[in-house]
Amino acid sequence: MNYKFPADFWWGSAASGAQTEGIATGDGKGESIWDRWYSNDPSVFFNEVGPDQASRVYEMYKEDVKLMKEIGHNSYRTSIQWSRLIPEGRGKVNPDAVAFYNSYIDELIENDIEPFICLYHFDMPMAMQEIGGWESKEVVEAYLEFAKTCFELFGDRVKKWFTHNEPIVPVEGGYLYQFHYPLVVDMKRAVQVAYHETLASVKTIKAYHEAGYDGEIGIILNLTPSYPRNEEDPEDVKAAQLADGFFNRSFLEPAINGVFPADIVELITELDLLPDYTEEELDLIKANTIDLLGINYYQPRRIKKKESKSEYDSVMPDDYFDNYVWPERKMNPYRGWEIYEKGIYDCLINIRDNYGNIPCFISENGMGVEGEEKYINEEGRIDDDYRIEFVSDHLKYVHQAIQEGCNVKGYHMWTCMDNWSWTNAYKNRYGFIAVDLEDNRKRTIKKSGYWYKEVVANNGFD
Ligand code: BGP
Repeated sequence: MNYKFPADFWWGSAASGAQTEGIATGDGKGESIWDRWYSNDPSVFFNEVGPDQASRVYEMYKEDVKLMKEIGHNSYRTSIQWSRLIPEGRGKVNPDAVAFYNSYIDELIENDIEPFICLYHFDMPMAMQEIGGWESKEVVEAYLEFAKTCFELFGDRVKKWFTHNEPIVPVEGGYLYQFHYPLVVDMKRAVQVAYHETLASVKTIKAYHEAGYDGEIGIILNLTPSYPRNEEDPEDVKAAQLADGFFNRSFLEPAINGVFPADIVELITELDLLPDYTEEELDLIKANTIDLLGINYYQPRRIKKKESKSEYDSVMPDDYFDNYVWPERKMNPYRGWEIYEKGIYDCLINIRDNYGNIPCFISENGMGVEGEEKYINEEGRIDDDYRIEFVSDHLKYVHQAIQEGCNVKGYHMWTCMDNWSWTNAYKNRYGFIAVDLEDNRKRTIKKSGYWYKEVVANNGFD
């Protein structure tokens, strides 16, 4: 076998609570920012399907776990929706949510699928957003209480926890580029939010470790390796380093090394954008680093020095670099994302060389495709050869990184069942398993699901 993976490799897929569960307002669940967004204007969502329905995993999880097992999963990531467990963000715990997550977790474990649980996947309870969301220290404390509640309820069985999924996204979406609440453009507030997300993560890691649970806790970051247009041009190189600093190192360095990146701190100090912080908090950040890193990899950044005028009036990261189109780039036209398989290898080598080779795994990687119905064969199955090619091409680079000493523990594709997406709803399908919106969310395994099953059975492929 050409590509054989280490024993005990984590093979699975990833999803999130808000994108899969449905029943957004039933069974005692509180409102999240996404429920509000959808109820304000359902027409912005493709097919007008919102988080209130999604893939109805809340009702269908037993069937789903069987299908996961059928396609070989030994692990699966989802998130606990904060607004389901604690509807107002703090205070009363929802007993229906406790029953649901208990049963879901048990079902996974009984089927030999290890649950990986993320505590925050973009889904702020609306009541917490109304008091400032991640801008507020009160919300940091409320999140910590939510996290501790999860550990107390499920920590006997869940051994892999993650404080955030892609913490840069609420910063970009909410405070820079306006695709999440609160839809503002304000770099100072963006910096405060990023700082508070790290603070919340660190306090949670401390609480988990101090309580002595038998498990690991980490964070999931979307890493976008930043390649300069011209490696010989110091201005292109500097611009790429800054883009890397803003979007990758701002979370990577505190999570793993306990400090914020010096070049970014220097820049935001010059710009008078430093957040409110205390020395005690910085000590906490130093002392409470992660056990395990999840890497979401979809695409790189291609960067050149700033040549255009920024479209924003306020200070923005974009003042320091321009994106450029690499002439050789290969695209996923449906999502508008570059496909660059070697980027996954570059992320892993970076962790090996610059971050102490901390244990890590690929926590998301996948290909969203519109109109997959056109690939349905006579037996009613979607023949998604493009997805098999996408995943295997990335896995080859993961394999190479492992051969070269990277401490990679697993691979989770995004996603298992086709699921609801924040701004694309069900337009682009990512799953190993199709979900039919017209036929009671009927699940059908795609060709890639059967292919994955073989890969897992052989712990590799040719
Ligand atoms: C990641 C998110 C996921 C998921 C995925 C695909 O950034 O963690 O929640 O949505 O991207 O992106 P999209 O659904 O926007 O196409």
